[in-house]
Amino acid sequence: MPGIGAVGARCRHRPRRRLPKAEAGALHAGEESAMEAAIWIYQFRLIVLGDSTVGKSCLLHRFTEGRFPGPRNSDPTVGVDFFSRLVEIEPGKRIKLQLWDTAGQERFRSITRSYYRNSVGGLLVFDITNRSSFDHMSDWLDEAKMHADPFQLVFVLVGHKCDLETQRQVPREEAEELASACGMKYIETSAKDATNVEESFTVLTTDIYELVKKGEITMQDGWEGVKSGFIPNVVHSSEEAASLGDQCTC
Ligand SMILES: Nc1nc2c(ncn2[C@@H]2O[C@H](COP(=O)(O)OP(=O)(O)O)[C@@H](O)[C@H]2O)c(=O)[nH]1
Ligand SMILES: [Mg+2]
Repeated sequence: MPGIGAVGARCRHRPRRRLPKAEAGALHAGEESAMEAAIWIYQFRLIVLGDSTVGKSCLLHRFTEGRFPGPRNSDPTVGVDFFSRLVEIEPGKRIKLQLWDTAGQERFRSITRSYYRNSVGGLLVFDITNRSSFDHMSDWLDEAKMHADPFQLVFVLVGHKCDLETQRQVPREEAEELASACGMKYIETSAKDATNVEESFTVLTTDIYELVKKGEITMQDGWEGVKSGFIPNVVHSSEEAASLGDQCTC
């Protein structure tokens, strides 16, 4: 995507963590390194929703670590998985993504209200080879909207496992219609061959960033969805200041 680039697939990745729900809200506090805090303008907290086995965890691993996990890593142990990565949406403007994976809770639809409420948006993922996972997309969307209220969530609809074209059960056009009816973009991805994985997250990040810039999404105390980063002051050396002064035309 023009103007959008990831900042090193691995460099900002914090080690994957599996935490009990109670600890989840405290994850961000006090954990930023000074280096990390100085290089992003906003932090967006995003969630990944969809039926079990559609490939949510693999998508997150691919995006944050640049690899497709083997069977051991895709074991859906119940808990909360936390991922992190920076994306550069404009030259020099980086956004830190805090990415939350349901890690098995989706199996029992036991996702907590705060999981939705403290997010600004996410990916709604179905498996293009699994018709029922697509049929459940509206349920996931309704559930997310209900729990997030009064906050708005920004979603992108993701048809995953597009490397399995021969086993496709959901026509692209049908998915595009649903996305359009719900005011979302649609994108097809594969964590296996890395198709559109970057794009799915950067499209979502850009959509949210535009809404933040327009003031349609605002930061609020006690809400984790969007946080402001630290923008360092530019301190010029005396030589630089002098040369800047030379350029002044007034
Ligand atoms: N062919 C293919 N298989 C995938 C892809 N992504 C995930 N899988 C497989 O789908 C299964 C479920 O993946 P997982 O990420 O655990 O799904 P989750 O339950 O939604 O988190 C695993 O066997 C993965 O290897 C993909 O892009 N292509
Ligand atoms: Mg999973």
